[in-house]
Amino acid sequence: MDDRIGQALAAAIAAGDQVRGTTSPNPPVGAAIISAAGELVGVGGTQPAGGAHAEIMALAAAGERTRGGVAVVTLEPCNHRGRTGPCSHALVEAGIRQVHYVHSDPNAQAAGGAEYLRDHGVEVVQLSTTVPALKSWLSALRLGRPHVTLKFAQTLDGFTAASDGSSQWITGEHSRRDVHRDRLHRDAIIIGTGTALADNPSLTARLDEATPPERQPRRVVIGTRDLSGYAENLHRLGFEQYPEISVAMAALWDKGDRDILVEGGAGLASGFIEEGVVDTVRAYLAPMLLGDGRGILSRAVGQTLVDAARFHLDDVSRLGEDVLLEFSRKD
Ligand code: AOF
Ligand code: ZN
Repeated sequence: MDDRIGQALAAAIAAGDQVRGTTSPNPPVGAAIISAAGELVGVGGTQPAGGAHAEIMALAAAGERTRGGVAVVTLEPCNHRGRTGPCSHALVEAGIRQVHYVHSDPNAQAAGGAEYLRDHGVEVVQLSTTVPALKSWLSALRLGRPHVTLKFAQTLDGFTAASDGSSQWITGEHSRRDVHRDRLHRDAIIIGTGTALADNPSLTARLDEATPPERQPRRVVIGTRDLSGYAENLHRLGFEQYPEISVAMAALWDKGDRDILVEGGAGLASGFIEEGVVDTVRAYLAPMLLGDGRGILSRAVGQTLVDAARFHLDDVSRLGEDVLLEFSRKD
């Protein structure tokens, strides 16, 4: 890949990362424009649903300098008139002569942008890489349900809490900050009624203690236990309760959620594993041994190793003294 395309791609990916968590049911796309003179002249990300797509933002930022230019986009430009006009047409009208994009658009209604561009004399190149910010949305569209990430923190020997239930701060400060950053990117955060009653959590995404960001993910509790009079933090901040996982998944999909995070406890995590809908696992590993305590799951998911839920390792990162492991489901 030519250096300038590589730089524009990095800018487009960063713009998509920036709008993660604000675009559902639309994907967090990023776009960048290189002028005919070879300069990076416009970068943009998808606006909240109903607003401008990434290409439109990047074209607007580039102004007059789009003629004879190159567009680099993380998703194939749309070809439909939905709540906004087709980006494929806008690119042609702006005089773009070459478009590089990464992922094809799996949404049948919007697809066809690459073909339209080619038919209008634009050179179209599909780049062979992947865009992490689009992973959940692409998977959600393929499966027709929200993408599910199961998150937990555990000791080296696999416990989430001591036998007495004390679970606060197994992981260090870096991990905790990472959890808050991660929550900001999600459409909904989910816990079970047991955790709601036991921990009275607020489930806010905080980047620093004083100022929670304005946009917060939806707070969801799954289970049938009565929370009236309990879980005071959740009442204060507002939450939705659903009796079971399948009901919650369907309702959240209808509300436009595409990327949801399951935070516990063990009973709910077991339910999601049994339903076979955990697409990504984020496991925070703390440098600590407990010898005994509560596990990640509350019950066996099978009788033998053959029945185990299995995953691929995607990523390993160091967070202070902790390690974050990311896995995806093995189909
Ligand atoms: C793009 N660029 O930045 C995004 C795209 O309801 P609408 O009109 O906003 O269309 C939403 C669909 O457009 C969405 O499902 C997906 O297929 C595509 N998203 N396309 O060219 C963008 N966010
Ligand atoms: Zn579009």
